[in-house]
Amino acid sequence: MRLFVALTPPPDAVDELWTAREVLRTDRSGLRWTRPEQWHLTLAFLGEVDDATLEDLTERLARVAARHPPLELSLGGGGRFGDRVLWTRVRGETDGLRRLAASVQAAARRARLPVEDRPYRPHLTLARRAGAHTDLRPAATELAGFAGRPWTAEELHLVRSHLGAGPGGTARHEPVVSWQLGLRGA
Ligand code: 2AM
Repeated sequence: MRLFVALTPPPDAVDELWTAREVLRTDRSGLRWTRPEQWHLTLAFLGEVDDATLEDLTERLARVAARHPPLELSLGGGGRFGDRVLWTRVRGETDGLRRLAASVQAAARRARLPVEDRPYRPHLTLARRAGAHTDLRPAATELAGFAGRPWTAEELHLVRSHLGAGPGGTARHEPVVSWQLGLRGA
């Protein structure tokens, strides 16, 4: 199964971001927007994972979650990865977020999954380019003024992605296991 590890913003943070998205004056035609019910902060993309590896992986991720504290985060601003991905930034305890992402990636490697070695960039993907000529700059600039309220990420989620199973041929995400952060010593 195709898996990734993520944090999810609470409903009111999602609502705020949805409102910020709705008021964008930018031309939306060249963009494929992600769905708010699936908005997440990816910590590691794992790709295909077989059942034997899944068992090892979940034990490792449970230990990672237990030793990292909940994180106070907020969403705000806008940016892009080249001309492919439009995102909003993650603010707040981003050092802790980076440490958590590094631990998740290390756990995945120890479970012998080939995790990409790219530096972690805290973000929430809002849209991807649909056509070849989309300019993401206006939307990223307009989002600069958005500043969401702080929220606490309390849970780490292992999520399954069913490619093509969502509306309009998008992926459908299904939580597989969730762990409370920081339970060790609680
Ligand atoms: P991102 O949009 O935050 O980068 C599930 O596919 C999630 O895994 C995506 O939302 C994407 O998060 C992340 N991801 C990272 N690398 C990926 C890859 N090579 N293929 C698909 N998804 C990837």
